[in-house]
Amino acid sequence: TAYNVAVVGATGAVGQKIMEILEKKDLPINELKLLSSKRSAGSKLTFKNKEIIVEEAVPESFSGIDIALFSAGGSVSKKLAPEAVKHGAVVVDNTSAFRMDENVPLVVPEVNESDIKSHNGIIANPNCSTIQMVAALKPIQDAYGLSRVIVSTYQAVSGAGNQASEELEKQTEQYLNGEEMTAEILPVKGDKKHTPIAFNALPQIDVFQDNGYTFEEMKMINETKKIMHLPELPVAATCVRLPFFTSHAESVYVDVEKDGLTVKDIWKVLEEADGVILEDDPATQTYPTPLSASDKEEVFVGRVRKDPDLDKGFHLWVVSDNLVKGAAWNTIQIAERLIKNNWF
Ligand code: 11C
Repeated sequence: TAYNVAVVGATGAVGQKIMEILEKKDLPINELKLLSSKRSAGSKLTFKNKEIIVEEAVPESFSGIDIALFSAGGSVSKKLAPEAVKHGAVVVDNTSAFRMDENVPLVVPEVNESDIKSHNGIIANPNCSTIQMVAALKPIQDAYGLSRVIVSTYQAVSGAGNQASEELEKQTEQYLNGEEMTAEILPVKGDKKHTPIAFNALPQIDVFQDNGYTFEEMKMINETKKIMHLPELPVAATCVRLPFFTSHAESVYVDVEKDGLTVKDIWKVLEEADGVILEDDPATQTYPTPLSASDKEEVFVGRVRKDPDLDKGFHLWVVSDNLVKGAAWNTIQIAERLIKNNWF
């Protein structure tokens, strides 16, 4: 069997990555339909040497579609994902629109593949910084139990879309030319105030919530508990944007439940984990970086250390491509598992 697949948001940063990965994978696609907002409709994209014209996404676009991959922002998903389901498609949604909805599974295949089964037409793809963290936490939880997680992130500008990447380029030129930097997008498009990202670090990703955390921080907190089926796990996050283009890095502190573990015990379970690559050797200065992890599908872990004072505390450095595993690849993996297990 081959499937009719629609990509909604085909011209965006994640949509383009989805197309790039679909080219390389052997998902059984019969017809690929590319959809976008009215603004980008009419543009032409190539898939497997064939030109496809991007069409405006409307409810009728989903007639005959089996799988719809949504990545055009939360408001588009809220409006059109239910329409796609009505037309018989299964939606894999890459926005935050439905992630915390209890009728919608939130899936990282290496962590909770079987949750896909319980879908009612929509399966949510988690936030990029959450995906890479839970991929590293899952093997530790399974082997030793987790009792606390504290994360600080170092996130790439591409997480905020193509316009944010363009803004970093422009500001870098302005700074090097001795001009004043102009900021219109970051930290958050549409927020009251904008601050340059070039040569800077911004401790705000997404908008502030009433509790003083940002929405990105709350996504990491709430999504981690849901994906790992650990509603009581204490998780705290500080999310920071840095001036590089691709891959998020995270300093993750965990408290494990088991006593007396060593770094080697943590290495062992990470080495065996699905989708995780351990790159950790202080003697040879081996550790992952945003540049080394870019364009790769896996989650890379290094700098595993036991806390100097706490027997159950460990520190990890977790890096992954935010547009690949953090978005497009995880979305495609969900579609692959849906097909493989026939969980339509
Ligand atoms: C960022 N993590 O780096 C965000 C982007 O909820 O899918 C992902 C937004 C989302 O800005």
